[in-house]
Amino acid sequence: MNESFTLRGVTFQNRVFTASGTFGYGDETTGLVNVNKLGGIITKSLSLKPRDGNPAPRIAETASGMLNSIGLANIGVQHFIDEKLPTLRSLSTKVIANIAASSIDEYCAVAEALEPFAEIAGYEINVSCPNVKEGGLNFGTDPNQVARIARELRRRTEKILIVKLTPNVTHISEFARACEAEGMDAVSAVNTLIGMAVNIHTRKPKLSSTTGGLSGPAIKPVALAKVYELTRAVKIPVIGIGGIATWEDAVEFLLVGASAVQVGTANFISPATGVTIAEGIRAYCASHGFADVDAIVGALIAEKNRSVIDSWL
Ligand code: RRO
Repeated sequence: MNESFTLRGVTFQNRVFTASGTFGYGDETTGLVNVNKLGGIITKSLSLKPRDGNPAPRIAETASGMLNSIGLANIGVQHFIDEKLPTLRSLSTKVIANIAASSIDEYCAVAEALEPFAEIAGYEINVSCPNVKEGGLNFGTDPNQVARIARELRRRTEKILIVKLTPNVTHISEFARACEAEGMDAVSAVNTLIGMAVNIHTRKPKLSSTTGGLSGPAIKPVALAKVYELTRAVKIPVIGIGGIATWEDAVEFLLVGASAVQVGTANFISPATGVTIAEGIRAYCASHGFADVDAIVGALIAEKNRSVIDSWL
């Protein structure tokens, strides 16, 4: 069974990645799960300087999901290089560094700091954090800004560049087209949906930042429709994310055309979810007589009554 997937000459052993922000920096779960069975690990977003993030409470449980307003808390790129990279060096799975910033210069500076390290296979550019005022969605909801960030990064690195898109826009395909035009290797979709929850007894929002990012099974149908739109709009690979908790969920994303998937919120239930999902995809392909997982990518049987999304493209 061939499960591998290649991006810009880098081959990932399978198509299941852990999503940014749900698997630390890749070094915390090494005793809990055999991370070498994953296609890859995507780190928590790294900014140039360390950040404390938003005040608590910054997590709230919702029906079939959760809200977060972490606010880009992270150790900063230099601390990551000094303290985390040595552990990651010993892993055979590939590591993608997720980068977040509040200016184009900062995106470039974080990437440049990581450039010398061969253990970083590439970068996932976060233009879609819903929880910081500067950067994040200010970039990710403007296709011209996304194009500028992509252009500047492409000039600075030959490594893999993936742009992580927000679902908090009307036509996500516009953003993917901008990424494709600027030489991005893939897009990943979706980051969290802006959401809110209220404590009716205190009459206050459940999150200190009022709104946060909704993730988990609650968002899977929305994510799947966004991925469907993207795979019809661009030729570059689309990596599907959003509420994937089982191998069946992952197969749905592959069928609508995702070349790979990321597992996020489900890691908080079990950090081994990604490994279990990779095994399930393999067993599904074997039981249907497919020798390569690629055979199910985009293998959705189209309906005659096309989706409203098709009329946008
Ligand atoms: O740190 C966060 O609050 C956060 C980030 Br950077 C992101 O990209 N998505 C999200 O839901 N939360």
